[in-house]
Amino acid sequence: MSENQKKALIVGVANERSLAWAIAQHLHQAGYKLAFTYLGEALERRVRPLAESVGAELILPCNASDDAQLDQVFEQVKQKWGHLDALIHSIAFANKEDLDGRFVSTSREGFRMAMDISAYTLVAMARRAEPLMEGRDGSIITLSYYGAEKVMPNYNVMGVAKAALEACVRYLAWDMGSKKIRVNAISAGPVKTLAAAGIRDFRTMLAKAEEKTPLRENISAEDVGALAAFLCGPGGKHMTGCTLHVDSGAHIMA
Ligand code: 0WE
Repeated sequence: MSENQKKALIVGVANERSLAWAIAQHLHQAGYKLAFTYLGEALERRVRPLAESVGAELILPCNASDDAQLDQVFEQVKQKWGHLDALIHSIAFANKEDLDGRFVSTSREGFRMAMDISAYTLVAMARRAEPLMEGRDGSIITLSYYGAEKVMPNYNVMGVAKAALEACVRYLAWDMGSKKIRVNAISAGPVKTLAAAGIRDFRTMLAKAEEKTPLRENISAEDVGALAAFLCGPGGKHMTGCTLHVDSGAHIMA
């Protein structure tokens, strides 16, 4: 019974607008048991009620840049469930001053931090998830953005980190493929989440983005949730190493 019940660990819910929250809701609807992590007490107050509303079985603190905390999270997942079917990685960070002005100004420490939190944490989590996913056709999903592929003004060091993240997805897909674990990235169009709050002129950017897409409308967190559930299900069985664009077609435009 419990062995057959699918289990997902969701990392990166900040509030009800989070892409990770939309994914969690879709996986909950698909019958998954869920575990959530949160970063710090301020976010715990946001995450806990959301997690409880979908019957979360684990709600754990986790600063993903701390290996000991990652060890704790995966140890608790192992104790509680003994296995894992899906891992959702939806975290990123760059210094605010590095998301404005010139990329060439990025400091060594700013570069290191963006790469560590936005790219390396996927590798760190995948390694810990691997033994829990063996023999279960596991699915690992991360979130990316088009700034990984083309220059988007002000995205700067995050674009470089997302490019590294997408390369990590491919190398992890190779490493983990022999264990039937799939690793994919969803490259989402812009959505007004907490990660976008404080980005200068984000509203203007959203309005402009809308006009430029083939579908003439911006995406919602819901769209990301639906694709993630697809990737975790039978439709995603032979998809790995991909970066899938959920962007109303924006990425095809010159
Ligand atoms: O990946 C992102 C943003 C991730 C992010 C957001 C912040 C804001 C607060 C990473 N680090 C921080 N650090 C903070 O201090 N997006 C896809 C959203 C985003 O961010 C932009 C964008 C878009 C779109 C930054 C500049 C230009 C466009």
